Amino acid sequence: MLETIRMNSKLDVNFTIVVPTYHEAKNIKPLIKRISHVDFGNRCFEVLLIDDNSQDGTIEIVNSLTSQYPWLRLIVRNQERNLSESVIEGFNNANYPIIITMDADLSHPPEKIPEMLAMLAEPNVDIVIGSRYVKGGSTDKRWPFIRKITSLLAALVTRTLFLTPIKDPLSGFLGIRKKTFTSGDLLKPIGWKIGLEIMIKCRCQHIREIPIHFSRRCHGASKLNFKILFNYLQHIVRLVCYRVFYRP
Ligand SMILES: Nc1nc2c(ncn2[C@@H]2O[C@H](COP(=O)(O)OP(=O)(O)OP(=O)(O)O)[C@@H](O)[C@H]2O)c(=O)[nH]1
Ligand SMILES: [Mg+2]
Repeated sequence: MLETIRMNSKLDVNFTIVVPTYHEAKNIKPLIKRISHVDFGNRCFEVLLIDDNSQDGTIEIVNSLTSQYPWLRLIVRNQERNLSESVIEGFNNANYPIIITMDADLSHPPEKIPEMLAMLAEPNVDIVIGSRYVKGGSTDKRWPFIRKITSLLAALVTRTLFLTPIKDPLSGFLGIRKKTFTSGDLLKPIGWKIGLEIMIKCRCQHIREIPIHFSRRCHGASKLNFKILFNYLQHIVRLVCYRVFYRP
C-alpha cells in the first residue's frame, strides 16, 4: 500500500515539455541540448515537438537526435499552420501528468522548469507562468523597442479587462497539470495567446508567476505579424464575452 502511494506520488511529478515549432531547424539542437543539461532529479520526462510541417529540415534534425535523446518525440501536423492548435495537440498527446509549454527559440530558459515543477507540486497551484514582468524577471536588452511596448501594452490591456494581478498574462512559458487542462471547457483560441485561453477556460484560480529572463531568439525569424496582433484583439473580445455571458 505504502509502496503504491510512493509510486503514485513519483508518477505525479513526471512531465511533458510541449514545444510548438515552425521553421526552427537551427534552434532544435541547442534547445534539446540545453534541456538535456537541466537536472530534473529522478523524474521521467519527454519533450514533445509539435511541428507544422516546417519543410526546413526540422523533421530530419529531430529524427537524427532521437537515438541520443530517447525522451524526444515529434508530431508533424499537416493542417493549416496554427500555433495555439499545435500547443493543444501537444497537450492532448502528453504522456505525463504535468505539462510545461515553451517556445523553441531559446527565449524561455529551460533551467527554470524545476522551479515550475516544485510550485506545481503544491496542491493549490493551478498554473505557473514564467514571467518577464515580476520582480527579478527581465527581457533581453536587444529586444526591439516596439516589441517591448506592444508586449507591455497587451499585458496591461489583459490585466485591466480580466481584473487580474498577473503581471505577464501573455507569456508562452507555462506549467499546468494535465487534469486541469482536460477538465476545462473546450478551448477555441483564435490567435497565439493560448496561455490566456487556458487560464480562463480551465478556471485557473491559483496562478503563480516565477521570474525569468526572456532572451531574444537565437536563430531564425519571428512569426509574429499584424494579423496575429489583430487576432489577439479578437481573441480578447471573445474571452471577455465568455467570462461575462458563460462563466461570470
Ligand atoms: N506548430 C507551430 N508553431 C509555431 C507557429 N508559429 C510559431 N510557432 C512556434 O511558436 C513559438 C513562438 O513563436 P515566435 O516566432 O518565437 O514568436 P515570438 O516569440 O512572439 O517572436 P520572436 O521570439 O521575437 O521571434 C516558436 O517556438 C515558434 O516556432 C505555427 O504556426 N505552428
Ligand atoms: Mg519567440
